[in-house]
Amino acid sequence: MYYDVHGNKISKSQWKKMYAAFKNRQEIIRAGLSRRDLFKMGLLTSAGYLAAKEGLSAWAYGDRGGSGQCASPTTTPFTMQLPIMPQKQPISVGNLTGPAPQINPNTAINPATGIAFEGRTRPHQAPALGFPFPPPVVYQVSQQAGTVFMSSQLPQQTIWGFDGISPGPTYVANYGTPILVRNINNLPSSNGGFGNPSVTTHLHNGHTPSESDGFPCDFFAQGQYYDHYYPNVLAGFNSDHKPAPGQPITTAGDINEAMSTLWYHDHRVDFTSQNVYKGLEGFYFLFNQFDTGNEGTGFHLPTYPDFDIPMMFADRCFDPTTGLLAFDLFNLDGILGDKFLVNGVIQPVLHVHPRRYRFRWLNSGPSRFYQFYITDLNNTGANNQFWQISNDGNLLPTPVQVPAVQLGVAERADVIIDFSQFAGKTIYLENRLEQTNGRGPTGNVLNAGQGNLLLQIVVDLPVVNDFSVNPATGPTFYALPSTNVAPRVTRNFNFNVTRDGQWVINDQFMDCNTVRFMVQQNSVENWVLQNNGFNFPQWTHPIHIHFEEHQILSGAPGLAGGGDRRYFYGGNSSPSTGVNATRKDVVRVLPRQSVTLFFRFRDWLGRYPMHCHNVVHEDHAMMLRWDLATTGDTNQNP
Ligand SMILES: [Cu+2]
Repeated sequence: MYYDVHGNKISKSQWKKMYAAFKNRQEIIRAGLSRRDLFKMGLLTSAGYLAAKEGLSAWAYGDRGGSGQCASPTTTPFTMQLPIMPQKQPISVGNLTGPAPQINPNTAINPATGIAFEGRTRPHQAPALGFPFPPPVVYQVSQQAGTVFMSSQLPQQTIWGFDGISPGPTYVANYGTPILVRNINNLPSSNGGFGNPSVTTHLHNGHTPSESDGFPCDFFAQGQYYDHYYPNVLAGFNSDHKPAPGQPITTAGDINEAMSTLWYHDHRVDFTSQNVYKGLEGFYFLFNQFDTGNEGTGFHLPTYPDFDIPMMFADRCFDPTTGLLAFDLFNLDGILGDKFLVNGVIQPVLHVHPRRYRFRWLNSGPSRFYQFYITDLNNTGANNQFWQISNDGNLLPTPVQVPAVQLGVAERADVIIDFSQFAGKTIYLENRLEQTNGRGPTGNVLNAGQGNLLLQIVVDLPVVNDFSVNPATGPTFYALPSTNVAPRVTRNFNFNVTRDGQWVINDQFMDCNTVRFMVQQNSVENWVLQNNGFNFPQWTHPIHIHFEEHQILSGAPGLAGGGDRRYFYGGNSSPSTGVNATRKDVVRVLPRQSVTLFFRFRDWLGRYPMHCHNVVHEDHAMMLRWDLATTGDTNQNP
């Protein structure tokens, strides 16, 4: 029996035709062509779809809407344990591979490669402001191929990962302790089907100097290294309204801008979707005197790592005959997988004690939106509430009780779930948000048990002590910085698609060398993000702005299609309640809606991007470069 991607029965000949198209598309991706190359070659139509050449069209393998995705082999869920990524361990600076780190880029020619030792192009900014060099803690990580099993029923997969694993190792950093991470590009020349062995590592949500941010055009080649300096400093430390004057520069920022859950991923311009899909991603935690990682101190959040568990969600496609990970470059809308991974494994199992846990949820994409619920298949009518304590990298002012959590690509939420109420039971983490193509969710929320069961949670470990705070007691975390400040400039951005099917911001493509606008250091700006696409207005774009976070002043997003907005964004009219009263680095811009964001720009100078984090949109080419400078412009429509 043969089925198409929607589960409809089809003939064997139709299936063969679909599969031939799939294989031919894979060959083109293997050749390393970007979607921009395909336009030039005439392989994409004016509508953005793959040209209807025999054996190549999107229609043949999917449906007419270009959402043809994949038909992965069957796998039996809940047979593998949830992997927990190892914690990255520091090394002594003398043990780094290659030359000693230096403030200016090491552009000396490496005789072994014939190119510069280091890919960096700009000096580290931090030492000039008084940060130590080299910093007290040093890491080395290698981007390299590795082999993994994503399911016991699929063959061994070759991935690209940091230290050869995916997700990569978890960095555990502390505010006030700067670190240096040497990234070494040890990727192979052969990409095994997709991926570009040219990389740049972005620390997502980091308050990072531009030269260490992983700017998409700061990519470096095989055989090179790139030293990233992460100051782990609170925002505002170098501003003209320094919150803690007189303190050392490493601790002088605003405690209310302390962050907790960050992640890192490849950001190579035009190739981010392939390289992240191939595995180049991992977590980065920040602790301080309040969020300590120890439930006996500070805010008393569950202890890391015993009761504080990172979970990276990803959907993927596998070749229906070989069972190997497959990437499809040719979806205009975005890529939806039919297999759901948590920490690199398809539908794993987690055993827990009957007590409170902190889970750190991250939607790593490439394109899907999630709405997570706790489901008991023996009691699907139950409304199993839990506590959301953060939004993106920021703890909320106080925990918010929720029935579910929504995440667009790159969004994060830390939650507290008390498993004592489920003692002895087997429950599931379930995505109940309906989505049928990469454009965005339909807005329909499926019934309990009808969605995607992502993780099985078995509450069968013994009773243990729980010294963590009960969120129901209303603990307070950080306050929100005031937004009652007149902006120096209000800028407007429209996220749209061109008539030839590429993605644009204010009708322009990403260009590494075009500075679209200059933000003035120590100024407040409002940005209005609009989604008024004339061709395909049904898209939802998860928009990410690097470096400084925002607060939503108005137009807070709910669900596309009029789903249940009550718990997630405080309703249609009130953006500043519930889990939406927060600081964020990704905002979902819904079809035909706009949001107004508050920013305060400080501390470092240099280039940063804004882009859609549906990584397919990002690569082609819904991104722009803006620069932070001592003198800014007032371009309202850059
Ligand atoms: Cu988008």
